Amino acid sequence: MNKLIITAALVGAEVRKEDTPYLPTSPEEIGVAAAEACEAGASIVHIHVRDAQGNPTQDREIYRLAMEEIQKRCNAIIQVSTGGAVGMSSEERIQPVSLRPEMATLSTGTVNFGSGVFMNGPDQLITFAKEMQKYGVKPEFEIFDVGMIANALYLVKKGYVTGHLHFDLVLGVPGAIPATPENLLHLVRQLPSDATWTVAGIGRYQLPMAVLGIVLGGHVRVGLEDNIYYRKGELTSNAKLVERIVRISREMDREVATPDEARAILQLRK
Ligand code: KMH
Ligand code: ZN
Repeated sequence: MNKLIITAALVGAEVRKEDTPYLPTSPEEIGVAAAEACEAGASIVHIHVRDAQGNPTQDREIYRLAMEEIQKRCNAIIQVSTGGAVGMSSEERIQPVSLRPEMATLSTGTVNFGSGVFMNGPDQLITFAKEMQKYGVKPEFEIFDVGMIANALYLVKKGYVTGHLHFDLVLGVPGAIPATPENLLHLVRQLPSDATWTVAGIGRYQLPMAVLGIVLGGHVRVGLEDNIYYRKGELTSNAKLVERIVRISREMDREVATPDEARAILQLRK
């Protein structure tokens, strides 16, 4: 089977240091967490950043610092968020793309997100996709519900996204598609046959969804953005979550991709 790409979603926008002391929030902490996750077997780090008070921000300069801290410590593919946090403007969210990271997320539809609404209107999708084209950044389509795949394929049909396609199937966000095996299979069946995909289960669904992803030939995202526990009541680090996936995958005879192998699978520039 193809090698497994593990994405470590290191920090996100919702979890706070008060929830877990393992959460990296400063650029330096994000750099250290990325190096540990990469050492453990992650080949992509998906990042958000925080301001000095620990609040989510899409500030370009803070992303620049975080990317620098990561790049001086490891060879991981850096994937910046353009989702940011619920309620942020499009202008704020798109900022890190101009830093030319290798990848950025592209959420392709509006969806309820806990008690808020994660806004991704039709014009905004096109604006974000064009910005990624302009800076040579590969989008990862973030799919929180099934209709978002059709929206992503519309962007492809219109030429706003070209080349190899990669999707992140996120299951278990309250308000979006529930994390069940049937739903994962349904999402995968909507994808073009030559696309690649990652699965991200939220909270206690992270582990079972990851195991399904390994079995089905997809790729896996774990990390504190989506889940802060190793098991019920036991807080953990990003690296420990990655290590567990590496162990399970190897037991199932599926080797784990290095960052450069992941670059080849995802057809990234470099
Ligand atoms: N924080 C969520 C509202 C992304 O990184 O692109 C959106 C999110 C998706 O985390
Ligand atoms: Zn994110």
